[in-house]
Amino acid sequence: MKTDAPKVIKLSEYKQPDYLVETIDLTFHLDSTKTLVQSKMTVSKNTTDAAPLVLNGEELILKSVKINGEAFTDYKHDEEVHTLTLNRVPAGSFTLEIENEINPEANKTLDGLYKSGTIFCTQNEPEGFRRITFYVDRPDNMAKFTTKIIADKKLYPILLSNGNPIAKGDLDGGKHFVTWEDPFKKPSYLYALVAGDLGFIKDTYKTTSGRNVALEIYCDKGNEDKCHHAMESLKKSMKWDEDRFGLEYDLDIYMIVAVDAFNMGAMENKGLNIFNSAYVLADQKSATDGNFYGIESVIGHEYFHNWTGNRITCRDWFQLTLKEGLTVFRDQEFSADMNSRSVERIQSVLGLRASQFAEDAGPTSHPIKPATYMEINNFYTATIYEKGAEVIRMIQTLLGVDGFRRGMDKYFELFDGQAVRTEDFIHAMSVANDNFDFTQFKNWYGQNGTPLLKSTSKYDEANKRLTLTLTQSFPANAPKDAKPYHMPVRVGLIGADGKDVASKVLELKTPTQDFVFENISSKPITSVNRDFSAPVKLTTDLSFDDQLFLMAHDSDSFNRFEAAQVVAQKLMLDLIQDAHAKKPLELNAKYVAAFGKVLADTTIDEAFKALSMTIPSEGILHQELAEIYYPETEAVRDFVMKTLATAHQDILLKLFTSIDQKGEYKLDPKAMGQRDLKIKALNLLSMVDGDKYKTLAFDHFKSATNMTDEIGALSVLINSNSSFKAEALKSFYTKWKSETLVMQKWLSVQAVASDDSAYDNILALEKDSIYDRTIPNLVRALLGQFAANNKVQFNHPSGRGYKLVADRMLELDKLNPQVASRLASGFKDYSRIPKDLQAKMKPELDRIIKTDGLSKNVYEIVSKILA
Ligand code: 0A1
Ligand code: ZN
Repeated sequence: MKTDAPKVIKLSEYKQPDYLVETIDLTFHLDSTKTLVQSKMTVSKNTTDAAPLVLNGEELILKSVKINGEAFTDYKHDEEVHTLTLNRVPAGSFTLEIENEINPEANKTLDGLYKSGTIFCTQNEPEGFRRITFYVDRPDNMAKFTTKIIADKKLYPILLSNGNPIAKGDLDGGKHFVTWEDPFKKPSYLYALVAGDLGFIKDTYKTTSGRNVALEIYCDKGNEDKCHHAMESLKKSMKWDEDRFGLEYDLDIYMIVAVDAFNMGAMENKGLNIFNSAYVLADQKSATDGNFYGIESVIGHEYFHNWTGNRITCRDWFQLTLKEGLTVFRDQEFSADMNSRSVERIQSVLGLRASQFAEDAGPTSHPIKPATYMEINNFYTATIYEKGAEVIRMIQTLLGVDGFRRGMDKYFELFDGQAVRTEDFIHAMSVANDNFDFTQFKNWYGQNGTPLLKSTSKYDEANKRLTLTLTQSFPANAPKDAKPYHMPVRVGLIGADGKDVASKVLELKTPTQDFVFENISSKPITSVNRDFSAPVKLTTDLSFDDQLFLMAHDSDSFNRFEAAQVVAQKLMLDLIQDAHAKKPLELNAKYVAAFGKVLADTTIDEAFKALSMTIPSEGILHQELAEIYYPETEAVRDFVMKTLATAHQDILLKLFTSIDQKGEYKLDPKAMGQRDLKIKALNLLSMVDGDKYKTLAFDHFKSATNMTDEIGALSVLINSNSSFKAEALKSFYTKWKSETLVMQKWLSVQAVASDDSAYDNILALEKDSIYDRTIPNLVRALLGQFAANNKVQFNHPSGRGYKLVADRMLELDKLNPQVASRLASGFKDYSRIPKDLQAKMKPELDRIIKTDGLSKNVYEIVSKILA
């Protein structure tokens, strides 16, 4: 931690490592407070520069250094800059032995080796390994690892690391050991170790080529029954990657460990994934459909990394999207194949817009391949992940599914076992596809800001010709010298009967381009950017009635969904200005009627209907406002929901009651869609005046037999500020207080409650025995949700929301800078909030940035907000 501005790391200054570690044998003498780490490495020179050997090392107590078996003393351990510099090391290859001590229990950063409850575990991406031992801790140093773990046999009967177990045995003093060997070279960020008295479930998977792989999922004892969905998801992932990409698993054993204390979702360590327990544990009673869906997707994501990330890794951290964008794309495709493709696409675009579009328009906007960073942990972002996945998806759209597959095959053929750059991926895609020209496409990697796309059309009746004009431009925060994008724009032309008369992927390359469609017998309606083929903000010349037509007829389910969003968004933005001007609010009657038509449409499935009933979120609306009016946005959203619900009570009630949930609990897309539709209907109904539907919600809550219904109804009771709220919250707490994952949901629904009591509730909840600020999930559930998703209360005119979050950020920064820095996201609206709120927010941001010993994580984000 530092007070002066941290150093900026630049991609342009990349230099190969001067030395490479080729093999490393680690021995751990595990102890909660004094773990001894012995490391024996073979090291060799990698460049011709006359440079000392500089190893990374953080919070390590150095015990001894030996070179080629002899004590070595010509070194400098600089604990300020976290390096160990060895001077005058031998010229050729040599062995380097280092002993150091660490204190896992005191490590609350959850980076390196730490304890989650009684379990020892590790997190080494991106730079955690240097908190375990001194090392060339960068992804372009790939080495073979072996690990001997020595620990008390009673306390830690299970000892795990990467690769295959090759030896084990008992030792004196109640200890035992297990030795693991990973045959694959890997960077240190993929290294993992786990030790504990764990419960587990086992299974096997037979690969297409006939190899048997042992599958093991570990968890706290007592949770074994909650691991089955994760196991099924793992087997589906393994099969899918074989079928879709011809990729088989490459070790004899695949292990997953669930821990409660984890900074992110999960981690793809070779052969030994470590997961946030929220992405492993689930059963009908305690997990929602969203949780089940999320588990399948994250299990898939980490599994798919075995090829895209582990077999081929990143040369440096500027290349992060190489593995993350590609792997998110792969997990989205997996989810689409396992569930409903259209629902998956709509959900992922909604997610992209809510988080990535907001990020890309704000103070921390960055390209998917950034050129600089202060703290790499701040770059595990929606941009690197989600926009990165969109860029990969565009490559597939340009090349076609088969061409993309050929490119993937070529990528593995050329780069397996290497640490490479995004350019290498593009190169493989190109050579496998007749040298497809990606020169201009590469602009997607280096330019920030969401591109704007405008579509207009002209119909020439005499010549039966439709000319579509596409114009691209850049948002205000794009680079001054931004160059036009090469974007695939999927377009459909729809005839008066609702049928497609043309459908095509257009390639837009210049700022403005005309595309001519011949033989179009009558004026069609244009459906542009179908399936969200390019990640842009689209405006069109379509009228309100045209949009209603698309809502009813578009054969592209994404654009059918989108049309309703476009209509609602336009109306709501106008209403927000009305609310701000204190004018009475009135909702367009045509829209109310069209919404009713969707509710009554029996040709669409429940999941799609539930999605179509979702009106634009506050966050989406805020993105379109030059000055953000929080209370007005919320009031308009409430007004629109109440108006729609009041007008369509009968059909909503029918939707709610006609779906019978008495049968067996199922997790297929149909059953999940039905539960979602019921809750969406209930949520709208609860906005209607009077107690009738709130009573219905309370009944739904009490009779719930699964968590989707139970927490869904609880959330409805809270959002509608119903008189049953307190009783429901209390009974939920009594029932679930021993299950931390469920308590996280209970905290979240209260943290986002928009009435004035949210602030006092948060202070009280922090004192509850279920809360623990060293567990990131709990902090995120309470303070993270408050800062990010309770805009009205976070931006309370008194400034108390700002002060609370700033206080907690500073407290947490001393424990866990990664968690602290993510809480800062609530402040990112700073430049667009009204002056009186700015006057309250600014002193808090100043107070944070001036704090002595502030982490570079928080410094980087807050300094960008203030810039
Ligand atoms: N590679 C992981 C994400 C991850 C990143 C950092 C972590 O700790 C600081 C943990 C996980 C993934 O994409 O799933
Ligand atoms: Zn990932």
